Amino acid sequence: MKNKDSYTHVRGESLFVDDINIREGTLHGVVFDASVAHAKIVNVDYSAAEALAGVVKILTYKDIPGQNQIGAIIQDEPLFAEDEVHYQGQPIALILAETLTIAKKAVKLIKIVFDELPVVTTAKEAFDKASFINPARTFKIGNNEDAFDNCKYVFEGETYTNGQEHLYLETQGVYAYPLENGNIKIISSTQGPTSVQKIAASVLGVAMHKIEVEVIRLGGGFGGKEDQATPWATMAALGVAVLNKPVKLILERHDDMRMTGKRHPYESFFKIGLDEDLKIIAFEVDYLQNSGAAADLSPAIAERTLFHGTNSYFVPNAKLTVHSCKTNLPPNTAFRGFGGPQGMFVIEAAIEMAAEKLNIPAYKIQEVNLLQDYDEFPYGQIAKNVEIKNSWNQLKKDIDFENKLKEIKEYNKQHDSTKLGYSFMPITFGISFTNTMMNHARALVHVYQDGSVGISTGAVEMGQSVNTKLLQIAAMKFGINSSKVKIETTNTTRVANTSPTAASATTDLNGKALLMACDAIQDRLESVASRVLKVDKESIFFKDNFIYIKDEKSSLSWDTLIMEAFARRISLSETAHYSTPKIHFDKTKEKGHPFAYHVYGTAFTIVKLDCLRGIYDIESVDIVHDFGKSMNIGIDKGQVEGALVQGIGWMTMEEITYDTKGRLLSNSLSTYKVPDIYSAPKNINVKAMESNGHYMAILKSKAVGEPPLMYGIGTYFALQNAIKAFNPKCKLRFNAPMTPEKVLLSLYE
Ligand code: MTE
Ligand code: LUZ
Ligand code: MOS
Repeated sequence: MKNKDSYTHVRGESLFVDDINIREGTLHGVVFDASVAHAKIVNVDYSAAEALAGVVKILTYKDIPGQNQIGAIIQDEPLFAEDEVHYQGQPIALILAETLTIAKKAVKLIKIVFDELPVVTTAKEAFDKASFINPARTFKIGNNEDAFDNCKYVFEGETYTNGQEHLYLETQGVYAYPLENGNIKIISSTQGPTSVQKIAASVLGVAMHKIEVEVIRLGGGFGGKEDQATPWATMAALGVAVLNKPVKLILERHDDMRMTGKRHPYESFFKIGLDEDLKIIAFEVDYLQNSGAAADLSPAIAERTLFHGTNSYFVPNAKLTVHSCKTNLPPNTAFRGFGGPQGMFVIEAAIEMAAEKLNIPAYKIQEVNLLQDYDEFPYGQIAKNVEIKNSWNQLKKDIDFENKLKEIKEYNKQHDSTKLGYSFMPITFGISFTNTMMNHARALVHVYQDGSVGISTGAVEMGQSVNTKLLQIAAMKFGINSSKVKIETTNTTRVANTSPTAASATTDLNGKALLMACDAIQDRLESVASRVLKVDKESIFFKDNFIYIKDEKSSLSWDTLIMEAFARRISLSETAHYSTPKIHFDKTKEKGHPFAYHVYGTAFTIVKLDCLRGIYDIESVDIVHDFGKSMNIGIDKGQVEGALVQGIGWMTMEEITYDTKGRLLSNSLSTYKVPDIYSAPKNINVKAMESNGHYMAILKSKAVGEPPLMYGIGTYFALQNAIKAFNPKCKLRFNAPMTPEKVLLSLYE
C-alpha cells in the first residue's frame, strides 16, 4: 500500500494550515523579533506601527492574561520578551492587521532601542563561563579510573558537529478562531497537539478544555515542530482571546530560519582506551551541547546523547558526561535522532583516531567491538536479540567486501587526481521516549452504521506515513477494504493527553492502542455474528468484507453484520489505551531499562573525491537494516533513504553559521545548502535483514523514522578515508560538516 496521501499530494489537493479557507474578519499576524542576540530593551515605540491604517492590535507580554511562559521541561522561556532579549529572532510582539501586507509594513515601523550585552555563541565559551541550562549528567559503567591504566593504547581528541536546519517544506503556521464562551480552536502545524493545548491554556490563564487543538497534517516536522510549533500557536490563540477574532500566522521562510531552533551543535572531548586485541576497554567523553538561550527540549536531547554514546559497541568501562551550555542562539530543539547522532559521531571519531594511530583500517576496531546478547549498556539495560553483528556480516557478504576493498585499493593506485574512500557505519538506536512517562497512547474507533470506519489517535501525519500504517492495521484487523477506513485529523477533543509524534514510536504506541480498540469491537461483532450464523464465536473470522466460518465464506457481509449489531444496540465505538510494558529508568542512579527494543543496521559508503577541486560524489551506500517484520516495506525503505540523505546533508554540506554577534548568516536557501538529487548518493541499496522483529513493535514491524539518519555519519568517515588516500599526512579532524572547502584544505595541507 502506498502512502494514502500520495494522490492528493501529487494533485496539490492535500490541506495544510495555509490552505484552510479563512473566515471573514480574520486578522493576519507578523512577529516582531529581536534584531540583536543579547541586550536590555531600553525602549520600544509602537506608535507609528499602531497608527498605520489596518493595524488592529500589537500584542506584547502585557496582553498576556496568564503566564508569559512556554518552557515545557524547564520554565525558562517567555512567549514575548519583557525587558531583555537572549537571541536574535526572539519574539517581542505580534502585529495583527487586516491584511498580511499591512502587518509586514507595520513591523518595519516599530522603533526599538537596545542596550547591548556580551554575546556567547559557542558551547565552549558558555562552558568556560559556567553558563548552563541545568546541571550536567553522567552515565557510568565499570571503573574508568583503573581501566585506562590497563589499556595498551589510549588516545584523546575532540570533535565538533554543527547544527542543522529542519527545512520542513511547510514553515511553522497556525490558524486559530473563537468558538463560543471563550473557547478557542487552534489548527496548528505541530507534532505535539497536547503541548500546544497545555501551553496555550496556561498563557491564556484558562482551563485546557477551553482549547481545542487540531492537526490535519504537516509538511514535514523532523523534530522541528515537536516543541517549536507551540509559540506561534499560542500567540495566535492570544490574539483570538484578546480580540475575539480569527488569527492566521504563517512564518515566512526567512523568519522561520532565523527565529526557530535547530539541531544542537556539539563540541566533545573524548578519551578512548583499547587493549592489544583492539577491544575498547575504556571510553570517556565530555559532550558540550550548545543548547541556545532556553532549555526547550535540550535536557531530554542531552540525555539521548548519553544513551547513544557507545553506539553499537560494548564498552565495559565508560563515563559519559553531557553539559547543556546556555548561549545566545535560538533555543535548539529536537531533530531526527534527538541527540543520538551527536553522541554516535564522537565514538566513531574516537575509533577513527585509534585506527589511524595504529595504522589499521577503522572497520577492524568496529568489528571486534560490536554488541552481543547480554552485553550491558552504560545505562544498565541488557542487550537482547542484538542484530548488529548479523547486519554487519550480511552487509559484508552482500557487497563482497574483500573484493570491494581490492577494487578500491586498485582504483586508488591507478588514479592520481581522484580517490575512493569507504567506511562502515553500524547503528543501534533505542526505541521509546527516554522519559518513561511519555510512552502511552490512545485510540478512538467508530464503526458507522454503513460499515465505514473512522479512526482517531494521537498520531500526527508528517510525511512519515503513520496514517497509512494505521489504516493498514484497522483494515487488516476487520478484514475490510482500506477504502472503508478513514484516518481522522488529530484533535485533542477526540484523543486527549497525547505524547508528541516523535521518538519514532508513533505507530508502535498509537497502533497498539488502535489494535486494542479494534479487538474490543471485533469481540462484540463476533458475538453478534455467532448468533446470526448460529455457529461458535471461535469459528468466526473477518476477511474480504465478509464473515468467514473457519475457511468458508458465509453469506453475512461486514456491512450487514454492522447493521445487525446496531439493531441489537451493540456499541460500535471503542477507545483503548496502550502503555509500553516493562520499561523504567531511575534518574537518581542513571540506570534502568528505558527502551522497548533497539533498531540495528549497518551502512557501507563509498565516495569518490575530485582531488583537484575538493568536490565529491557519493558513489554508493549499501545498507542492511533491521526492519523486523516490516508492515510496509515501500514506506519503510522510503524512510531509510530519506533519513540517510538528511544525515549526509548534516555531515557534509549543511553549514549553519552565526556571526560573533549571534546573527544567523546562513538564513536563506542561497546560503544554506541541503542535499538535492545531484548530491544524493548515486546508488542507495537498502536491504531488509532477516529478523524476527520484536513483540513490542507494532505487528513486529520495528520503528524506522529516526535510526537511519545516522547511516549518514558514514559519509563523513568515507570522505576522510579518501582524503587520506590522497594526502596521508593530513591531520585527522573531526569537524562536521565536511564541506568541499574543508576537503580541499585537507588535501593540500
Ligand atoms: N519523515 C517525513 N517524511 N517527514 C518527517 O517530518 N520526521 C522524522 C521521521 N520521519 C519525519 C519523517 C522524525 S524526527 C520522527 S521522530 C519520526 O518520523 C516520527 O514519526 P514516527 O514516530 O511515526 O516514525
Ligand atoms: N522526544 C522526546 C524525542 O521527548 N523524548 C525522546 O526520547 C525522543 N527521542 C527521539 C525523538 N524525540
Ligand atoms: Mo523526531 S526528532 O522525534 O520528532
